[in-house]
Amino acid sequence: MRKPTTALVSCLVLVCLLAIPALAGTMVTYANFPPAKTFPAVQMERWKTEVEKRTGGELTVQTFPGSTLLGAKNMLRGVQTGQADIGCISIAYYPGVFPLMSAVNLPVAFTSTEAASLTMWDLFLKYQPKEFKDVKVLAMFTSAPSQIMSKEPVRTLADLKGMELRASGSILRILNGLSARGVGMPMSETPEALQKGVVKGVVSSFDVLKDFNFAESCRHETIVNLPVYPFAVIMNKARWESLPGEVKMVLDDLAREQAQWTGQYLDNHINDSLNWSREQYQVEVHKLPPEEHAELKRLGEPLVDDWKADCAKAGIDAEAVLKDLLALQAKYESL
Ligand code: 3IO
Repeated sequence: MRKPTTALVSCLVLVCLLAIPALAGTMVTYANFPPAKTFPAVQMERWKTEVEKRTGGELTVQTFPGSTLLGAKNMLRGVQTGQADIGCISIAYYPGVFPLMSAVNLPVAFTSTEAASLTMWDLFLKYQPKEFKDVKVLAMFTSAPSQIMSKEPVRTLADLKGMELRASGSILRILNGLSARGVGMPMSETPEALQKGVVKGVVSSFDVLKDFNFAESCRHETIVNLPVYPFAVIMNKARWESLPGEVKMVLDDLAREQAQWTGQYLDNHINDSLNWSREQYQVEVHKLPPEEHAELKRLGEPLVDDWKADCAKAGIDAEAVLKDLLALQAKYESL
């Protein structure tokens, strides 16, 4: 009598223990390279909150900002090999890897982050580029148009002569076409480079003045409206395949909205950051003489040709992509 009862109880206990993780749903890790205060990490927390709410807790997300799980340069590989389930990549840090979506980093003079982010997402949906075939794309968004933030004033392009400025991707190449010295590095390495004097300024969007406190060392800001930096949130393919259908649907449904939310957040935050920098550090904002904007535009043209050549090598119809990009930009910027 005793023995079967003990066996039965043990069985029940085992079944209950096995059922607990199933009831608690699935947990995924999400790695990000910049610190919690910055906009890529803010959008990550918003995504986590929405996902946990909309799946009723069936999917929980453990976030790792500030390169605590993966850094800027090992993010792509780390997600592909499953060191993190989800990761946020800045496309400009991977030259040649994402030829189609690098279109969003071209000098087409986006004026709003919301428009740039929605353009990026629609372009991705239309082309489903094979450069992302090894991962699942959960979201895409961009930074705001890039500006010069420097220790010394840049009032005209001539002031850039010999100035070491941190950038990545197409902006790095534009800087080198000017007399500046572009220094390529991820944003997460920039605070130290600025502090050590390795660079004398940064070319990125104005959110970083406040979120990295760059306004303290970079008291001069010059409006140049250089390209936006495109970002992608990617998930390990096998991990994605293992998710329940309802969870997959929630994540897919959230993607476009996440692009828009992030764009609107950053467009507002740019103003907030610039106002804060004026009050906190009395930063000065400079405008280039009008003819120099034309000069900047001219300097961007060879980049478009280089990009077309990269596309041709990858079997991408660059003319069609660019036409769609410009049409989407026009559509979203007129809303
Ligand atoms: C960026 C990257 C990380 C954190 C905040 C940021 N604001 C604008 C950017 C874009 C950029 O410069 C980059 O390198 O991706």
